[in-house]
Amino acid sequence: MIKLYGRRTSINVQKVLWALTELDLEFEWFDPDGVFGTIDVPGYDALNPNMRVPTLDDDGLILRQSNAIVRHLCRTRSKGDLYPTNEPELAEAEVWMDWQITEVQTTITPVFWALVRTPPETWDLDAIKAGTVKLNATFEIMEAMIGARDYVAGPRFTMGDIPVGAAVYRYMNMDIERPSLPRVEAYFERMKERPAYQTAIMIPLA
Ligand SMILES: N[C@@H](CCC(=O)N[C@@H](CS)C(=O)NCC(=O)O)C(=O)O
Repeated sequence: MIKLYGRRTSINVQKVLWALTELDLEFEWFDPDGVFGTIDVPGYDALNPNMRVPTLDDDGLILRQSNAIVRHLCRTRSKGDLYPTNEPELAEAEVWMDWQITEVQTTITPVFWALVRTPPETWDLDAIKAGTVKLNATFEIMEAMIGARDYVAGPRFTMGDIPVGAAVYRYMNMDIERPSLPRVEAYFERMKERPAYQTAIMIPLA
């Protein structure tokens, strides 16, 4: 039996939840309603010495790092489909996954924390504004790079869309001024049609 550890409000847990749901896999979920900085699982530090979420236990194989977990699930359950086996589709999916965990995570986290995880009475508006400029620049890169594709790796949905789609939801739901991004917006609309996205990703940010 697969076991998933971590709260549903974590974007990194959400990616794994989305993959599990997309793949229609059964799993046991530990501490889905936890709050940031805590996990109500005795001995969790042995499972994940980083004390971060998510952790996945796939029948005794203990995995950390959300994107690696998404890759593992797609590779072992959906090779040739969600896990592409041809180049350049596989390479493109990998590139976009790494782009999300490095470039997007770096620019979205400061704004998310300053805005969503901070009470409005203590908002630092200058910091939010400065962070938003950098964040918007990141998604302007997505706008340019995705080109005419419907999905990040090409014309069909792959594992590469899971981290990126999760990040796009956060970006589109933060109360910030965004530039016009027609391709990213069309991509977001495409994601919203997926039942697994609705279940795993489309929940209130706070
Ligand atoms: N690179 C890790 C990052 C994991 C991470 O930073 N998780 C955050 C939540 S998104 C966390 O565990 N924060 C502390 C907590 O929630 O207790 C991954 O992709 O899984």
